[in-house]
Amino acid sequence: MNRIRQEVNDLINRGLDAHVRLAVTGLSRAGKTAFITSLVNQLLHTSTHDNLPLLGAARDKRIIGAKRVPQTNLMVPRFDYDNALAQLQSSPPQWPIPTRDVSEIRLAIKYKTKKRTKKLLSSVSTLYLDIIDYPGEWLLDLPMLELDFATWSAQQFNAIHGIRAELAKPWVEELDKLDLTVEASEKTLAHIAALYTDYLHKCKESGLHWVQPGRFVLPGELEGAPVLQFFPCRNLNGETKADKHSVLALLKRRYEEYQNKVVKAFYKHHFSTFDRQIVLVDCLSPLNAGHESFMDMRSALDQIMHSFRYGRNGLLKRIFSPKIDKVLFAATKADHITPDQYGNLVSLLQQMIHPAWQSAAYENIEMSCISMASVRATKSGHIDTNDGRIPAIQGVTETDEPITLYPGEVPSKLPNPDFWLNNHFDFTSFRPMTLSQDQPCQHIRIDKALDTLIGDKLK
Ligand SMILES: Nc1nc2c(ncn2[C@@H]2O[C@H](COP(=O)(O)OP(=O)(O)O)[C@@H](O)[C@H]2O)c(=O)[nH]1
Ligand SMILES: [Mg+2]
Repeated sequence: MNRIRQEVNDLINRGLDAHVRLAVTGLSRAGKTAFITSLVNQLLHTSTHDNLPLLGAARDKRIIGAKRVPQTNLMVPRFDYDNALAQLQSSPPQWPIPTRDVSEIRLAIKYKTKKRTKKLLSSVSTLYLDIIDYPGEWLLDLPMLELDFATWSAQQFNAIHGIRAELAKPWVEELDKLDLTVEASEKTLAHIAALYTDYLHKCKESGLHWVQPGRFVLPGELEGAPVLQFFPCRNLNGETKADKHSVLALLKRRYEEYQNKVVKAFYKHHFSTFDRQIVLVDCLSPLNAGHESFMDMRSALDQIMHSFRYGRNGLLKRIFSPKIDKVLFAATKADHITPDQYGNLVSLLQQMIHPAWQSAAYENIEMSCISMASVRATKSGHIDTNDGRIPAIQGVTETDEPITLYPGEVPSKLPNPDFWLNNHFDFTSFRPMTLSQDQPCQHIRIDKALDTLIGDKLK
């Protein structure tokens, strides 16, 4: 009964614009956990601290307070805010332990309304904010819905060059020993699928982000399930009809099962409920890693953009009715660069997503880009050198050494391969700054992100 009452209340709140589902995504290590932890932490402190000056409602002192309330979607694990915060507050401070699945947390934000229509009802309103964390890798799978098994297989083999060629060897060698026409052995398929998954993990470890199926590297609750036990095969185009017990037929069936029960299901049951989306992008790590890694990040972003293209007869419209009307792309970890480089970081991110953004298919979505740091790990200042004063950042490395450095320039345009020959970009991992119990954590422009994403809902 309570459950039904809660759902009815949710519906009414939605009608009054008092409920927003904000989805947070990004490829692994983009900074999702840090972002959600900081966001919740900031909102819980904003009634007592001036920590969010760029969020209109906070600047106008209209936020009365925020608190955590139980989420209504009982089928999704809770985002573990307490543990993540405890990590940041430990001594020495630690980054929160990564999570690898979808999770959710709900806040109730009480604020004084500005809108006359809302004031008629009451001068104080509550915005229920659901924050959902899910891996960006899952969005990489959308294009698979339009490919049959043979076409998808061919595409995967076409991508095997450069670093990938070396990494793919172990599974390709086993694959070449497999006869696709004989009766399938579960054990052999599981073995080759494990080698294929291993290959995808190694791609990620080498700084390559475009991996398909994305679920294979972040399986969540599907870990070990046979629907994740398939792999692409070579030269399928000329293949005639395979016997229904053959390896090939089984692989095809699993692929189709994956399309329907994993990819489509995610869009239907999760994605379709999101109102707003923030996509976190770590541009700095690939910039540090080199040309191949950088270009690969760009093509992964391109794939991710497909999920926000709701053309009238588009693939997504056929699966569900999309609701997302605002997408914010945020270049994370801006505390790794000096403030004079923030502008370049934003324009680099814009260039990375620009070609897709231009497309008219996005006309109903408002998109924007910012740079930010969810949890500051450095202070910025200057150092005096023989050539004069130069900007610098100061922090403590993960091996506990205090350092001051100028990390280098961020290119404002997509760099060509020469950039990596002539420039050195210094990306050092820092510990988060010491955080006391009663202070919100320090950030750069997380308030700007909030204002863009939910500012209109707090009026
Ligand atoms: N300096 C700095 N590092 C960050 C920030 N956010 C994330 N990181 C680093 O990136 C790592 C991955 O972040 P996490 O939030 O776990 O990424 P997720 O996989 O997207 O959830 C962290 O362990 C930190 O080392 C930030 O705002 N500043
Ligand atoms: Mg995480």
